[in-house]
Amino acid sequence: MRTQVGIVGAGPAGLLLSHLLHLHGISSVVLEIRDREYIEHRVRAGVLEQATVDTLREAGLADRLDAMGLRHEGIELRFDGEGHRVPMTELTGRAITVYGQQEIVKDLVARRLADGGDIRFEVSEVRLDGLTGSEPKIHFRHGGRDDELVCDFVAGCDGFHGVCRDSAPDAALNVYEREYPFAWLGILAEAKPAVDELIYCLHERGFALYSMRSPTISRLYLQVPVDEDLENWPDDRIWDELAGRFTLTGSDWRPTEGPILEKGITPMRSFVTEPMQFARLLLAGDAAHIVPPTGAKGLNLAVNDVHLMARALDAWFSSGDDALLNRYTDDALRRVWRVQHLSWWMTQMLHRFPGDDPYQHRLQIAQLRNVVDSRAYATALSENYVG
Ligand code: RFL
Ligand code: PHB
Repeated sequence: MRTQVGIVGAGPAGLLLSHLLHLHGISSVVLEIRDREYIEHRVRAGVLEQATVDTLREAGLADRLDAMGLRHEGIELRFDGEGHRVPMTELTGRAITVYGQQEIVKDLVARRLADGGDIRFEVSEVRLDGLTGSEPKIHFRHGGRDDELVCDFVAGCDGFHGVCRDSAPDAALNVYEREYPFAWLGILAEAKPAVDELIYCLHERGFALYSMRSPTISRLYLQVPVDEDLENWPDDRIWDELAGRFTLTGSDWRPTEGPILEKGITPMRSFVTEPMQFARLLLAGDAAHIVPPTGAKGLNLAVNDVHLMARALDAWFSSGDDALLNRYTDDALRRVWRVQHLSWWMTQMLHRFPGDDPYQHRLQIAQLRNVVDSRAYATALSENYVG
């Protein structure tokens, strides 16, 4: 088999890249280890920056997003039993859209298949070869037999646990990394959200986040210890803990409860690979970098990466111009590090760290108060959050 760009991974990065390349007349094949059902139902991100929505719209992918996405013009920061709205659109002129990552994946798969795109689900034993030559190969198994994809470039879009990043020699890539000593327990519940906008909450017992997917589905998160076991969290305990952390002084307000459809624990980590390319291998999305979900940025970064990568590959294939390709890492990393900082900053401001004393908690409250009281701080947060 031969194609121009061999794409490993059918997450948002790989699928969107395949579609953008198709719009430029460049062929690609997408190899995915999971089946279609699995990737279309994996519950993950939900907050899209304005630029992400713009990219999807320009690429003709926003019909369902425009019909079902929820436009939000602010967020609430809740601490010390009080809520404070940050009016992001008033401060920046831009907004975020709440639309589930799995819906984007469904839209992308449907569109690629309708356009005759080639996505191979349930491949295994993916291995890259010949990256320093002009015809790199991807070896894999599919449908019970060994196969090989010969291409001009390999796009490593296979997420944090993929194989592409490790196919470059160790000496070629530098890694910057931080692990946080806590995790998020996330639930998806059939419950009408009790709020119109997201709430990021700091409580003495830890962080909590109120989000949503639709007018009838809520998405909520709780900070839990890093090695926490889901078995310790029966549904009643989750709702009690959420109600306790979201407490508003002098009010009996609490999240609306409903059947829990999905539950999971996500570790919190920051990770950056530099450069994001090696010879004929280009990395994008979680394969190249991870942020803790506090800034809601991972999916948005993946979209930014493939937008830059598609443009660079188009210049190379159409005129042999490699200037954008050579600059891909520098162009992508500028945004990656801005987002690394925002995600770290929000994480340290909104979580309890093991060993924190009451003094540390008061410092966090002082920092939050500064953000909500100062138009300059609120604008800086908003600019970064809406992207
Ligand atoms: P993905 O989505 O992980 O896709 C990688 C794909 O590659 C496949 N794969 C392989 N395929 C072939 N061969 C192999 N050897 C392979 N190894 C893996 C995988 O099966 C998968 O299909 O990476 P991608 O495309 O880079 O997209 C990144 C985003 O998924 C991620 O950054 C976000 O979900 C992060 N994130 C959030 N991002 C936001 O922008 N806004 C949010 O609100 C937000 N909330 C979140 C999040 C991530 C979370 N979790 C669970 C990590 C909330 C949570 C809880
Ligand atoms: C979500 O809706 O899943 C979500 C929202 C905001 C975040 C992270 C996740 O910061």
